[in-house]
Amino acid sequence: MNKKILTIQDISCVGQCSITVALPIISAAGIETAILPSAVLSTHTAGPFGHFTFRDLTEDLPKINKHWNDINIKFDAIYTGYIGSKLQIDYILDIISTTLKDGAPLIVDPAMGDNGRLYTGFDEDFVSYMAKLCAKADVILPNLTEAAYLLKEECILANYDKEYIEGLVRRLAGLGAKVVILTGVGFKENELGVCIYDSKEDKTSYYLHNKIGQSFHGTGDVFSSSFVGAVLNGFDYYKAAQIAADFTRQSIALTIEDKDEHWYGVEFESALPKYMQMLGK
Ligand code: PXL
Repeated sequence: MNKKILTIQDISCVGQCSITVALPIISAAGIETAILPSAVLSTHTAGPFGHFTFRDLTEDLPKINKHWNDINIKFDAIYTGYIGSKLQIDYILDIISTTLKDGAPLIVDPAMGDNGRLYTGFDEDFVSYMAKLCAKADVILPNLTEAAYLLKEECILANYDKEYIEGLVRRLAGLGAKVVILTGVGFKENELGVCIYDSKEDKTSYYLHNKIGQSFHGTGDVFSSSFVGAVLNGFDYYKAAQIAADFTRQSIALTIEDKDEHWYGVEFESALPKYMQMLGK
């Protein structure tokens, strides 16, 4: 029987992020992907669209959970991303405690900021709620900006050393998560990758590669979704992070190759066959 996961994040109708990225990628990994939308937006909130509509689905979350509890729905993993409100975090903690199978992983991408700033609509109060969710996670997947906000520290995005990164992942694990996968790490100008920290073994590893020129919106969601798909296929966290980084890099390369201008997302669709190959499918 297929494994079944639940992903909780928004539907940005146009924008190649969140659920429109998670569903195709995790499905391509051969995993049944149930969704719980936190909000419905006309587009994502970052940059080029100008403005956006926002339908907050907070009130629906406990009703949906009640129905699932009545019919005994259980998941083999839960993966959370962009969350619509502080109150949703408490509802999501209930959903986790009633629907996640014993011993099944909770993977939290604390999607709330990038490039040194929180996304529109989030404040430090929201960050402290997100930290509560991170505390329960088996794996968290912050970028450098989210890491600093979670720890209430100054954002340092460049010219740092290994000591800084290894201190950061240890302090993040101190919030409660077992494994921290820090994205957007590079020690040289043309380097980009991830730092993987396993708190049980107090072990830090890196997967770094040559950075391709441009950066695109939505790469964090592409990375997290492909990581989840690999984990559910039995890869360990290090190997899953490696597959996700390679897939994300391939998606960026194909986006740049495409003659059409990609102004709001990354063309991950063309890289899906490569992803399935990496998973041995
Ligand atoms: O990719 C992260 C993300 C998800 N959802 C919404 C966003 C963003 C980033 O800006 O705005 C609505």
